[in-house]
Amino acid sequence: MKKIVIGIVLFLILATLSITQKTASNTSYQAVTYAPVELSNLLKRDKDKYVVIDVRSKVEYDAGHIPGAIHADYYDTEALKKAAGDKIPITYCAFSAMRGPYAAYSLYQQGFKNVGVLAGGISQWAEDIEEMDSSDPRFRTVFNHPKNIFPDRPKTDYPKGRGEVQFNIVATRFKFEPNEIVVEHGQKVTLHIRSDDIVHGIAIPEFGIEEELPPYEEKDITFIADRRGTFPFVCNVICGRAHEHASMVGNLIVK
Ligand SMILES: [Cu+2]
Repeated sequence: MKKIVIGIVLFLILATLSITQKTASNTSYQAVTYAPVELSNLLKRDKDKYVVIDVRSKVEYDAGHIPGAIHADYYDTEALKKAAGDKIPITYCAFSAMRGPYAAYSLYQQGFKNVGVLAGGISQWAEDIEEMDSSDPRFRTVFNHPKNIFPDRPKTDYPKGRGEVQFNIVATRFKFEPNEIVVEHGQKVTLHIRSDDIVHGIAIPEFGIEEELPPYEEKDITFIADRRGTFPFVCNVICGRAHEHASMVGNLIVK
């Protein structure tokens, strides 16, 4: 009897541990976000420690950016690394809905353990710091952003006849489960993805994928894994506080 009790207790401890570990691996990345006023103060205090990276397109950057910000396209890993140098990078886009969080996560995976995102992007900065009115047409370029913000995808060769794979993904505040999808080069991939609480979204920019996920409605996304690499995906609907939303990320790995 004693042995059985010890066995049950051990089993419960191990089960709890494995659940804790699973949760930990899903939430290991926590985006740090700064409100515009916080960022402004941070830069006044500690200018040399941080670098602000504008990860929108060059056209948007040229139309107006945060003073001192360096430009790098959000999907251009090498440009991002170069812009960050040996400093702590803080990224932003128009609203920091997709491109800002994507670039920060991408830098994190490149070894930058401290990364930040400007909450609300340049829109919030313009309102809070520059005191621009978002309905003023003079500032249209600041508050509007282009429709297509995906990278160009030149046609690539991929092995044919690699078959098909399917995955079920559940999106909830503030994670995708699973948050890592591993497929083989050339496979046809279908993601059956559903939100189990509020409106989320999923964007896999390198594959031109962007889908809004209303609660409890399954969306099917099909594409060919026609290029190798690790491709981050993000929730592109601001679904919570800035740091929660910006932490809702995952990886598509094409082997
Ligand atoms: Cu979300």
